[in-house]
Amino acid sequence: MGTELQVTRLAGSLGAEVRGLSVANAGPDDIARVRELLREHLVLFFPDQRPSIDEHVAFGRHFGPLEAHPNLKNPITDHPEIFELVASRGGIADEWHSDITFQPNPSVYAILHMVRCPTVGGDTMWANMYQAYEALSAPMRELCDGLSALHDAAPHGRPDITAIHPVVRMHPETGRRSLFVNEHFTRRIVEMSHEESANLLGYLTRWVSSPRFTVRRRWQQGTIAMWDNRCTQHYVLNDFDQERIIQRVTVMGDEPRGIAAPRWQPFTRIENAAATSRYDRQLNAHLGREATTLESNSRTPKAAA
Ligand SMILES: O=C(O)CCC(=O)C(=O)O
Ligand SMILES: [Fe+2]
Repeated sequence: MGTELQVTRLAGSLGAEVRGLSVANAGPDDIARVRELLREHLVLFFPDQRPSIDEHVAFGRHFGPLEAHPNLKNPITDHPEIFELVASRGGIADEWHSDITFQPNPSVYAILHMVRCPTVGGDTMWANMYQAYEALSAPMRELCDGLSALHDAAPHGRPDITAIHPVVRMHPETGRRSLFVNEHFTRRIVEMSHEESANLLGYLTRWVSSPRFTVRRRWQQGTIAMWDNRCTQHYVLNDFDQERIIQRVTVMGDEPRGIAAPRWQPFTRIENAAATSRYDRQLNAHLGREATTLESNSRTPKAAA
């Protein structure tokens, strides 16, 4: 039987605190209720949980296949389905993002256990990407609906790991549209020139962090947070000096689906190589296109022969 839950909204835009559910002993009714609450509130907080690693992982498995981090190593735990960030080892996610969007199938849910947190500082913020999309003007929404963007793992030293996703995605459960570009992993609008892309991405990635779309959580040890990466982004405030340790279980899922196929062809220059062609190199590589660059103008042993 499902337990009686107390659900308290935390901000006008998104976020709710849930009491009355034990993450360590959640049954099928609880899981169904959590899914429902996530559709409504996008990010949930379960205070006073402190699950063991195995309980944390078991809770995650109810929601889909799990994956540890594809590029980053855990500093303190070997468990293959746990991802850790330890602040004293540089683990502070202080850029707005949705998780691992450089993959063809990015994360659907993140389930985070706050293992140790500073007495003050190190809050996390989330923003509602449905509202960020819906509050754009009609012409801007229409433009964004027809675009796709290249994402990469450059923040992990792997700019060669890339994926292309729609700029606006359709949530498979709610049918709502949300903005799906982020400061951390999104590099380039595929259908625009580098210069146009830089301006539009700069605008959109600032826009999504407008305070009115956000909720901010002050942590306590033992709290579990769970969010839907398909319709939110998050950001950690780097304003603390004590240790902060989180453990995350990452639920994987489907490929982001756009409103329709991109309305335009990729914009890259493969002829007329010029100084600016370097900006197209990464996109050309992802698309498997061979481009001439100024490097071909330099003397190579072959040319000298
Ligand atoms: O440390 C946090 O609060 C969140 C870190 C983060 O970006 C993540 O776990 O995906
Ligand atoms: Fe994250």
